[in-house]
Amino acid sequence: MNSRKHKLTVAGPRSSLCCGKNRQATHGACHSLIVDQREVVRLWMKNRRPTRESAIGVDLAKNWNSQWSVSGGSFNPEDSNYIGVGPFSEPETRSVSRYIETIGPNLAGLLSFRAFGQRLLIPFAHSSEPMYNYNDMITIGRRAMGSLAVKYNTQYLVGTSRDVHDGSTGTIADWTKHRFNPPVVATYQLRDTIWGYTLPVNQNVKPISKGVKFCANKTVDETVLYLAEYVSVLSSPQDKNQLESFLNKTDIKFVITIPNIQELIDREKVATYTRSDLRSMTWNTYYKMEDINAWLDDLVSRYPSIVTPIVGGTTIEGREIKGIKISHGSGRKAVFVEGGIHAREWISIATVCYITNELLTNNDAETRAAAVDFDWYIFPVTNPDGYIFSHEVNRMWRKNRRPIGNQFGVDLNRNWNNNWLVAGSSSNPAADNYAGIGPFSEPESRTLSTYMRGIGDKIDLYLSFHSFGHLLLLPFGNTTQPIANYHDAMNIGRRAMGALSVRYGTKYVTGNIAEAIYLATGGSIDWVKEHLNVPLVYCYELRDNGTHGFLLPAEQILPNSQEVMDSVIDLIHQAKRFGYMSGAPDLKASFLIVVALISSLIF
Ligand code: 0X9
Ligand code: ZN
Repeated sequence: MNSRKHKLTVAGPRSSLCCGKNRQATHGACHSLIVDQREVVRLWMKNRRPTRESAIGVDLAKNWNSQWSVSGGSFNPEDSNYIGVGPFSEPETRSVSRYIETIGPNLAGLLSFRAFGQRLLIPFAHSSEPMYNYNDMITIGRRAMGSLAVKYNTQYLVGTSRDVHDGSTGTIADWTKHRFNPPVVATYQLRDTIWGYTLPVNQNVKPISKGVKFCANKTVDETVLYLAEYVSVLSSPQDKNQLESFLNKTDIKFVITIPNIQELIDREKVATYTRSDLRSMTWNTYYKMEDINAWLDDLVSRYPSIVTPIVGGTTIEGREIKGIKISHGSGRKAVFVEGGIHAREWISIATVCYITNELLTNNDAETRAAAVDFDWYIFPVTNPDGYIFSHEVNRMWRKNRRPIGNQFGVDLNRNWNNNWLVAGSSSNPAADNYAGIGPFSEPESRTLSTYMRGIGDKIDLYLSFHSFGHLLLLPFGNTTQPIANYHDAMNIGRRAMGALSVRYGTKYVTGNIAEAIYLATGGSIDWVKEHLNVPLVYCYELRDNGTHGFLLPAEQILPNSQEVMDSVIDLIHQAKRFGYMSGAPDLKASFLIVVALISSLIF
């Protein structure tokens, strides 16, 4: 900054120099500060009404005649959130309100813009009582914030001011909603969450990495702002002290989210499915391999004309990778769903089962259309040996169960023949990300890939389910370069994550593997994208965000699965908007052949 500096002495709390809502809280900090004079003016909040001898201005955002003075404002003229002597005491609010009166009955909506905090506020600030179209506004707002996130991944919170901000009353938005009840009323609190009111003019933050389960030892590309929100570390009791003293010494803030993992494991709910009783499959508990297989068999018996059993391949211990195909007729394009490639990610399996159940039982129009318009190939557990081992022996098991000397297991999401062992993979059989002795060395990935090849050109959408981290990942894991149809896939994905957030406000970050989580190659989605040329390929990292990690409490199975189902339906909807998944070429082709035949007969 090259302007002259002034030593500014604030003689008592006289003016709104500070941007904090409570003058007292910031008063001390303002004393005898060297402040750029331009900034003093720059941070002005109020109008210019002279009030007391030493104070100027009323906060126009709090002066409207709607629940005036109820909350969030101050009666002290010296404060930056001073609300004035009465509602509409100020000419600005009074005259604008008069103007709005003239057009009010015709208003379809009102959008108010201010900074900052990245929130979309919906009326009313004073009450937790939802207004008449509160639920619609939450839905509209959260979906719209999915669209807002498309370009730069900017995340907004949506809710009433009381729920997501400071509950300040007397706003233009609340007044207009109260007075004329236009359907859509919203206040944007724009960027950002770091600079506050002095947002740089050229701020153009690239997608931000959540940095979920990686240690920040990678080179930071200067053009990308990487923010590792947290790193989740699992430590044995023996290492606890050493780890804690290291974190303290290096001034790294940490919280112990699960003090005793074993206790949580012991409390985890696993129920039994009663064969031939579809109602005994519920969404508030996890199930063992044999129960899931029995349930799949029962679906085949219950829906014989729609559901057929399929076998994706075999495991190292000789089990079948069982799945089902849901099909309402021939000639359809396909959606391929794969879960449980990592044994301990139980929520992945529960989610895939829930999606299956929805496709078969939900009569809502969009779900029906999704079920009927596509063939669904669904494999809830692609690593059955590992899943059984995680139930019976080691809850935190990830890999398959191949014996290698005195070690066990290959990471099946590092064993696919695409950039095998290039990044984020280990050649040490003891490691959790051991990639195996070669690409497709493992029967699970090899046989499943062969199965997929058989239907490869039919697949329009491929979904892989993992946990955890609230992420929607897209290929590839070896580069942050936006290759293939990255921009379309991001656009579709981020909008669908807006739909995911509607129900419970859960925020997912969308990005390619390398930019949103870490470099990792040899995974299923990269192979599917590169070798089968599937147009849209995604990998979900489901709930949660590190609090329980892989041990997601059973009470969260249903909410997690509902929000994910919402997003799957929206993925298809958005995909169609962007020209994907929009028809069955087989049907189109046969239609064209018929047309050609008819015309050859006529002419
Ligand atoms: O590391 C993984 O395989 C996945 N994360 S997890 O914590 N569930 O293990 C990320 C998968 C990203 N996809 C590919 N690397 N293809
Ligand atoms: Zn995983």
